Amino acid sequence: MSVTHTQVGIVGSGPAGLLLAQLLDKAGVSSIILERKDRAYVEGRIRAGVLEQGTVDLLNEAGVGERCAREGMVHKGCYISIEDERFEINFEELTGGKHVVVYGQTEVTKDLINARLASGGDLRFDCDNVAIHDIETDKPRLTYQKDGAAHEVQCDFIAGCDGFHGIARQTIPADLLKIYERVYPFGWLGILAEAPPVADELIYARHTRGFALYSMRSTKVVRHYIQCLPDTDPDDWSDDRIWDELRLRLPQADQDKLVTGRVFEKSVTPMRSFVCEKMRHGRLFLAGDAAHIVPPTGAKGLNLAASDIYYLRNAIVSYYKTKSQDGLDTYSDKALARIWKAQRFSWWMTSMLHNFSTSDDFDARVRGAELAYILSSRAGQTSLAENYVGLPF
Ligand code: RFL
Ligand code: PHB
Repeated sequence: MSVTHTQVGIVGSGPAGLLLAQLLDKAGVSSIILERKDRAYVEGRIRAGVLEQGTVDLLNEAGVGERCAREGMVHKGCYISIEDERFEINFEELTGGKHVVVYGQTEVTKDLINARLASGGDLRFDCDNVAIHDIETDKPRLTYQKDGAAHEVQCDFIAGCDGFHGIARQTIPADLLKIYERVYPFGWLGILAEAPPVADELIYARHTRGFALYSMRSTKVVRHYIQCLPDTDPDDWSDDRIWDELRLRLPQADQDKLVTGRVFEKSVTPMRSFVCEKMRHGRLFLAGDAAHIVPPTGAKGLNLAASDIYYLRNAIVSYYKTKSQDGLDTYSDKALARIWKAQRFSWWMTSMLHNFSTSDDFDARVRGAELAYILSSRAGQTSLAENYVGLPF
């Protein structure tokens, strides 16, 4: 068995794990990332698209913000439509100049992997059976197999950045965790297609046929979603059927602006809210989707992974600088305080904008009134904008 030592062992090379490794590297703290899948798989996963300024700042700090600054699209607001009416929410005006940047998670991941490999950082793909040991001691370990050989990584700390289906959360005894969860009775059928965006900003469309989101990745590639049943098979939806449904959920005045094109990715995302408390046990720290999931309506998943990493990086770096445990001890509480606010926002946006087949008429009316109130009130819009651009870390 080969044995290596590092200060921080990181499980998972999603945005959380990769960002942590780069930020630790800048602070002179060593790390090794173990990833179950291969590089092409990790770089090919299509997911989030909206970055808060705080996330962009962290990418810059990690030294990987250059392409995002060049290719990312600054969005000063968004649109919300209800049936045939479209309203503008102007983030910059409502929040004193704040905006978001549309830049795909795929690109963030590629930039982080390139930077990691260019700096000679240790990033190991194709690691089978990664297991976490001895987290209640001050010498935790990771073991795994690669190409049939057994390996061990001895660490000071372990970061569980292995997503919702990873092993890190399950390493913590179940009776020490409290799980909060809500599963929604719908999912999103998402497409990537070669077509120009419908409008200059994203459109969140509430419609009697179901919610739709008109997003983009560039001036030539769109990312659109339609509310569907959670068990929808994407293959039941031909490209024509998807484009027809997307057109019907737009306000009539915008329907001609929907330009169709070749669909090159199609998948269904189930929707859930999930929080695991606490996010630390012994020397294991959970971050990102390993600890929480939000429904994508508020565009918070990736941004929350980044803010977790901000708190975790500060805690670990401060430990090595001062030997103080304070940051480590308060990591979970600090991260969870922000996570719950983003959970609330994501749940609220999801509730206001979707059709709930399971709810009664009273609930449906209240949700409709909530959205109508927001769109008629500057105070309401300010609250939406403040949360959408991202609460401070
Ligand atoms: P990730 O990106 O899931 O990365 C975790 C990494 O860990 C690896 N892994 C393991 N490695 C070693 N050993 C194991 N046993 C392992 N188990 C797993 C995985 O292969 C992977 O590389 O988590 P991270 O870094 O916390 O980042 C979080 C974000 O990816 C996530 O919050 C968002 O993408 C959520 N999300 C979306 N968020 C949005 O804001 N807007 C969206 O449109 C949006 N679409 C999505 C999404 C999440 C999805 N998932 C998780 C199913 C669409 C999908 C399909
Ligand atoms: C996306 O472009 O993938 C996207 C944008 C905004 C959201 C969710 C997803 O709220």
